[in-house]
Amino acid sequence: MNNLKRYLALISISGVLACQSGGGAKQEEKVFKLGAVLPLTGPAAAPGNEMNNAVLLAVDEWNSSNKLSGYKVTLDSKDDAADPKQAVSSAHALMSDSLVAAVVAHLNSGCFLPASRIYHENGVAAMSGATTNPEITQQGYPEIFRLCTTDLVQGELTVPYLKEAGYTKIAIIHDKTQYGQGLAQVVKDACPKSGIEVLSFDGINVGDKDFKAILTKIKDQTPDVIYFGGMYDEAGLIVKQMRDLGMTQQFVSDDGAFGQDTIDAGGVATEGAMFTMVGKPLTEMPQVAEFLTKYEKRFGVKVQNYGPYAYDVANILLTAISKVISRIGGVDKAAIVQELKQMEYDGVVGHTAFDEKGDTKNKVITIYRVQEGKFVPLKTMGM
Ligand code: ABU
Repeated sequence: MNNLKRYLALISISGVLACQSGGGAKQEEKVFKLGAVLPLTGPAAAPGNEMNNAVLLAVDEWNSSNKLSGYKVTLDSKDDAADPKQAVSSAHALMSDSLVAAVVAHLNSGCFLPASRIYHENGVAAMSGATTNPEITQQGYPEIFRLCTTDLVQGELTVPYLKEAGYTKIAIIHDKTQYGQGLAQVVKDACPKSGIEVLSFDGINVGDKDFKAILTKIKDQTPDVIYFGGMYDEAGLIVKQMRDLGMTQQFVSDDGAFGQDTIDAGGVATEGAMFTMVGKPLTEMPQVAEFLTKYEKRFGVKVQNYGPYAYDVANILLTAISKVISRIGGVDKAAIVQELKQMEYDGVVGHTAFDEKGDTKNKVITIYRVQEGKFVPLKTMGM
């Protein structure tokens, strides 16, 4: 890009607001926007709002730190409602605003997969702290990044753990979404290698409330473990209805169901259930404590799952933007993408660097068991 073109690109995405100072002279305040597209309503609203709150916290901290070389950042949050179509229109809406420098992208894999093309076509970096379906980064878009490891890691590490724990016959249920079905398929494909027999593979729908018919069929198959690939509401109801039907099998689910919301949906029936979550337990990461305290104080609720990841995503994006501003004096979208590719960042979820696909190099998950209404870590595994 020649100098004139670069200059025009910079001024087109760097907003300049004229402000009146006390003495009457005009001062210029330079602004850019951090976009966020998350489920603020709908079936994933609880973790979506947690992530959005965490991003807001980060944005406010950057504005008060004065580390943006005279710029201010505003958060432009859009709701995708966990719906792929709404995700695409929210992504288009954000991309039509030239002030948006980068995007905290989506909680649901089914949303990020179609929306990622829109960020790519606009050359804008988009980073997710929660979507785990491998296809998102397999598309090869250079603007797409993730802070959470993928379901290839999650599924392939879960199955040998189940074998080690003595389980040999599994019934698999999924929620027919990009995420839930994708992860359930990874689990299914990994079973033969570990000598676990797959007895069934069934889909339910997000929003369903009654799983008794499918569970009665599975009960007759006499599995020793039931795996669910999906989100918290359905996970809680499935384990509750298993226990109502007298089914004593081990229930195992995933990062989409890791959080207090599953215990709220399933009640005491979730006792003993196992869940996987990306990364190490927060209790083993002392650097996260300050964030948890700040979050709880400001929003009056405890962090459940992906808040720390969203906080790091926002901080990583803002670090990249601040480096670009310091280096070239403006907000250049292509330079932000390049900055992220070489980023090494120590945040609340640990050290982050990205592989050639844009996925975190941190390929670790932890398996938890619910004990007395709390998630107790059993084992952290990596590849
Ligand atoms: N990974 C949990 C959030 C759900 C998803 O990836 O769609």
